Amino acid sequence: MLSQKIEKALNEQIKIEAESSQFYLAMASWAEGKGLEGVSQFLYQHSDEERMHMLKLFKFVNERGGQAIVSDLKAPSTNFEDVKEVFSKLLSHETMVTNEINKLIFLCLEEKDYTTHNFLQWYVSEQIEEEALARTILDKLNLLGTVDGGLYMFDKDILNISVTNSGSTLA
Ligand code: OFO
Repeated sequence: MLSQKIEKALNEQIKIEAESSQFYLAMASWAEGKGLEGVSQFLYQHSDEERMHMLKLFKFVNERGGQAIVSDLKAPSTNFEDVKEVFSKLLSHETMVTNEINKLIFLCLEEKDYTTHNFLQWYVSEQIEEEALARTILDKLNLLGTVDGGLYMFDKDILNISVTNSGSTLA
């Protein structure tokens, strides 16, 4: 059974994951409008992943005797200067999510809720990967600089960029 404190905190995290999904969906739409097919596909997929993160928490709350809440969501920004701005915002958003997960972990220890603490470890690993991926993408964008056709190549390659916890690979 979840304590009220933990239930409330998990519901706040559900909202954050749902907002992440909306944020990346808005980015995907922006990229699609600019003809950046690879970038938009990457962001659509990322948006779906965030929805999965939200649902995973949602089900956990209900399974543990709490009630998962569907809240109002903040409307995300829909305008971006360029692809670099998209991924800088994505990285700072993920850093914020990591901080929130860390706060949740701390709360679980305070409340001696070791079940939720254990459940949240999946999110801890996921955040390491997501931050690493966003940093790798930004590094690649910085490397491209103003190279002619660089953005075209980047758009073609982005779906092949992946990271493991120990580094990045381009398949
Ligand atoms: Fe990318 O944030 Fe979910 O966990």
